[in-house]
Amino acid sequence: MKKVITYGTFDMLHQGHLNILKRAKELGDYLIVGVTSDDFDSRRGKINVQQSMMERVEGVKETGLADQIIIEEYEGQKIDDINRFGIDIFAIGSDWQGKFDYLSEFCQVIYLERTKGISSTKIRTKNNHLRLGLVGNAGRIWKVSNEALVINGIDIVGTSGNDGCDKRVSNLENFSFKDLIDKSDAIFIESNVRDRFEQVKYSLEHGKHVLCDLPMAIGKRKQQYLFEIAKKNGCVLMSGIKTAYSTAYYRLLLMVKSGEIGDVLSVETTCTSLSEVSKISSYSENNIWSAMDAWGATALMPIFQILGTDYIDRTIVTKSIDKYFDLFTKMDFIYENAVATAKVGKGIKSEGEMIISGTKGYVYVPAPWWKTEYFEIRYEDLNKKKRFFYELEGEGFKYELVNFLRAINHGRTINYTGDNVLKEVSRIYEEFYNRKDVNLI
Ligand code: C2G
Repeated sequence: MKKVITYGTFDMLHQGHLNILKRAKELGDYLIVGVTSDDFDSRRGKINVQQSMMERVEGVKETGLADQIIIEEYEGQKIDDINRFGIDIFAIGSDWQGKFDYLSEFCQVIYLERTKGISSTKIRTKNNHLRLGLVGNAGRIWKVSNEALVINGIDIVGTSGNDGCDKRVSNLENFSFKDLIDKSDAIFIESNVRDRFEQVKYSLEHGKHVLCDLPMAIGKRKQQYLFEIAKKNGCVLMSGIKTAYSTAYYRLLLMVKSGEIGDVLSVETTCTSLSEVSKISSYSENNIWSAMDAWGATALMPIFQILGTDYIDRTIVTKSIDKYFDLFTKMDFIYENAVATAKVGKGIKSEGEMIISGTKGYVYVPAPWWKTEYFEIRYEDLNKKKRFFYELEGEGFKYELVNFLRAINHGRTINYTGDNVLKEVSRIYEEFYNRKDVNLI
């Protein structure tokens, strides 16, 4: 009698699992299925499992394919099992290709093709509506919850961090951070810049998908670390700069990259807002965002997306009130064949436009460019000017939420902003806060 063994978590048993069990069974006469214990899964970093071990064992049992079910409880158990049960073939999905070659010393090892397009992660969100928790400053959270209402498949669980002070979110329950994470499948984070890293990290570690404003972390290494935890836990980690998800902005990038204005020589962005800054003496206490915190990432994004992150030199000049509160900051970058400038202000006002200059023409995006609906491509010959208009509903949160939902359903992250852009933005914030090569005026 030929004995086959296979292992798995088998969370929310699906067609992929069924296929592998069938194929494994066909390899021999007797199939033993090792189902992971909850402890073993959490030790190996798989903490997003929805069903208890008993439910998962029941699922495997119901298939009628297993002649025997055992529990996998410790590292190294596979060798013991193979010897104990006199196994002829060890079978596992092709996502593990090569990882179990070491078992071939004890029996035959066969990797079976993994079923494409289906996974437990996908089912977790498909079965239920996505329960979305909102973390951060009330004013913005209100806008997000408003736009999320119209999206099919998203239920807002509540907020954390708004302290119930904003009447516009009074219909949403305010939870402690940990309670909110516990109750949600996915988290939207637009909190104070320096709180984000710990919040994103905690959410990912608890198997929750995260959509977070930029920067997510202060420092490139921390951003990289977040990518790694997301990957390990099978979570989507997406950047939440809403501009990146607007159709007009996306089209604009494509056109620039396809050479519509020739070679790009310069990118200039300006983002400013006037608020009650002048009346306030203590900024951090009053939860007012500084120029960099409110605008820095948005202003940097197109520069790094268009020209990349391999600049040769950069200069930052800032007019700051304290280490964490700048009123105005100007960042200049020099590339091998181009230059770029980002200007951000809080409590000063300027024209919030974006200009991308090329060897054949230039792109002009009028203020406020970060809510891009309209832009022009202009050439020396005025008659050749092209106008583009793509309506932006609301503030654009809707588009990023829809993309977030789609990424979760497809089980993969589509970062419109690019991982290297996210890392570079984090680096600039670190250098800025540390005043590394930053000029004060
Ligand atoms: N599988 C598949 N197709 C899918 C999903 C899963 O063929 N779309 C296979 C996997 O390759 C694995 C089995 O189904 O062989 C169980 O998958 P999981 O439940 O994800 O368990 P896993 O983490 O792969 O456990 O000791 C545990 C084992 O090493 C594997």
